[in-house]
Amino acid sequence: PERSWTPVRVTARPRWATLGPAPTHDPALLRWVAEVADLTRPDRVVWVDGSDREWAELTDRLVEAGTFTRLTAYPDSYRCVSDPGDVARVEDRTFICSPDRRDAGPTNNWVDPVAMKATMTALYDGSMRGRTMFVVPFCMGHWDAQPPMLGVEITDTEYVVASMRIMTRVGLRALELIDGGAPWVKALHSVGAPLAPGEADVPWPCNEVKYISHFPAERAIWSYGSGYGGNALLGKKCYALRIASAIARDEGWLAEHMLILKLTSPQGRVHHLAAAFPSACGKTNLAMLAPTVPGWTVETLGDDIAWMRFGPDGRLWASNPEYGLFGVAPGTGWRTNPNAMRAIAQGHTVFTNVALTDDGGVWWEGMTDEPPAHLTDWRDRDWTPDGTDADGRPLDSAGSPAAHPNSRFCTPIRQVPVLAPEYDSPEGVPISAILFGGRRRTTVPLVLQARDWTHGVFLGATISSETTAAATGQVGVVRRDPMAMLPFLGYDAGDYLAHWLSIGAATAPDLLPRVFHVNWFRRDADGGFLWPGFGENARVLAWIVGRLEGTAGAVDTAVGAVPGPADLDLTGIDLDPDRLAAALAVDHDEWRAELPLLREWFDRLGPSVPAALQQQLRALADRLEDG
Ligand code: GTP
Ligand code: SPV
Ligand code: MN
Repeated sequence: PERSWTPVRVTARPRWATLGPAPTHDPALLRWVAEVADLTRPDRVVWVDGSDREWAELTDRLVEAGTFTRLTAYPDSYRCVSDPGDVARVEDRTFICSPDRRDAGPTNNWVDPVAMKATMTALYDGSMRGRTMFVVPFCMGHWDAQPPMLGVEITDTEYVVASMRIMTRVGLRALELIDGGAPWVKALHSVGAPLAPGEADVPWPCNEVKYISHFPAERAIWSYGSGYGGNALLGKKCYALRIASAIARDEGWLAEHMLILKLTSPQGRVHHLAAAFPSACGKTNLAMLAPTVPGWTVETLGDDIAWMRFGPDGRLWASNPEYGLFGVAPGTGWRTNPNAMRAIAQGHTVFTNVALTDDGGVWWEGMTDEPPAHLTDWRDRDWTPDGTDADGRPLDSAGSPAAHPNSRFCTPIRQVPVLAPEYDSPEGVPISAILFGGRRRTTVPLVLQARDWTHGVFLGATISSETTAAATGQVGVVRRDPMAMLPFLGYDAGDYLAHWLSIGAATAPDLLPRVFHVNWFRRDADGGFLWPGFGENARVLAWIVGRLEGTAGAVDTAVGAVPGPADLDLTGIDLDPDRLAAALAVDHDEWRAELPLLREWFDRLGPSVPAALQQQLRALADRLEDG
């Protein structure tokens, strides 16, 4: 059987042999666990089984360790603050270690896999000393999917185990499938904080040195130094996007950073939509939107990741490989996202880097219009709305938000009150429309429709968005983010775009989803949002369905078909017509200013950009010249 790496340390009697029977017979898995234990030297190895008793033990331990605070406002819920240096994905420390540098493409950091393994093997050497090594067998997607998409994460923090139990299907059933010969992904994680004998632990162990490495050729992940979100819960971005995108390229399907929703019209007709927006640009909100337009219903299928495969009917069917939500907390409130609030209210939730209220609840900016009079902020400091203490002296927290901008709630998806029943179907749902979107203050209209699949791929390939707090680095800088996958591509970006075109060529054009582009974030001169967003986005969804069914009108512009104000259902909303017109406007001067940026972007991607997309860019330039 294949081995993922060569252990640097060979002992006559592996330590794991003393640790009792393992709940698997799979020789490759047993050897991998033994090799990792041999290298990382944990005090003990625990096989995670997914039981209720295990959850109680894990959360008790996390409370004892001071990592979790048990909340009184919600049942079985916990608040956790991370190390202030470990609050988001680290894109500059994320690597695609393909054997050939070319396959990582110009958008990914690349290190030769042999060199990366040598570097990281040295880091893992003894990195779990004083800790427990957990073996977490999990499944991304349905247990009955063909094939089941299995993984095993080895980690040395209870926080990751608890979060993986919410975000993925964890349990011994994965080991039964592995024992039956199903393939699985090796996902190795250590926070890189060994404890000397007798040394006290910190609530959030991590290391300043961080590596989030992917070996797409052998479907393996090595993560070191961070305990946070996408860096550490390896089923999510590392497996379900970076590794899965490489698998999907090889097998002819799509692994995408997309929400999936089920939309029912007042006439009872059902359409399923998938939407790709960059991190912290509105997927969770759209996925469980409470429509303001009478008669429309939205049900949730997924809020972050979609796997799309062709069904026997020649359509693309999407399923959500995740089992929970890892949602952005700030901005989530009863007014903006009541369904997320209802999900959280059921408990069984881990909140990370939110503020703590004096009565054992949580708070973040945007949860309520007015903050409570006193909070413990995400750095565990006193926080008040005016930044002063009872004696009027300034607090250390003065001027900073109470919750980190990338603070998150981690909640079982089953608690979403509008979860669609089809969530439980292994084949997923047929997709009628794909939405691309980003966060742009200018230029990009509220919604537009692509002319055809190739134009839609061009729109996706050139998504632009202002950066957010979901990754470390500057916030608010416009960057291109193809299909919202820039940080999540497991291979060359141009090859990825070619793969999208080949998906379009693999079925009859009529069976393909129609492609749209949306921007909820266009601003006026004073910085205010032109479009009210959130539940009102249902009006845009209704227009999209109108386009699918051939009932909604549009104006043909140089960038695509855009609704005129009269094409949108605006019943029950009091919207300034000038602001609506500004939200929908296609300004040729603004778009001409984009052209050099688009050319620069394709130049940066290099020669693998498909000619058909270069042709789309030339055609756009021509249309703008004419206009
Ligand atoms: P990731 O989990 O990082 O992938 O993010 P996401 O795409 O799921 O984004 P999410 O729905 O969590 O929204 C991110 C931020 O954008 C939150 O602060 C939301 O309140 C805000 N937001 C979402 N939808 C809208 C909208 O329609 N209009 C405005 N103005 N803000 C929105
Ligand atoms: C994102 O950044 O797109 C997220 C959060 O969904 S994380 O899991 O940290 O990647
Ligand atoms: Mn995301």
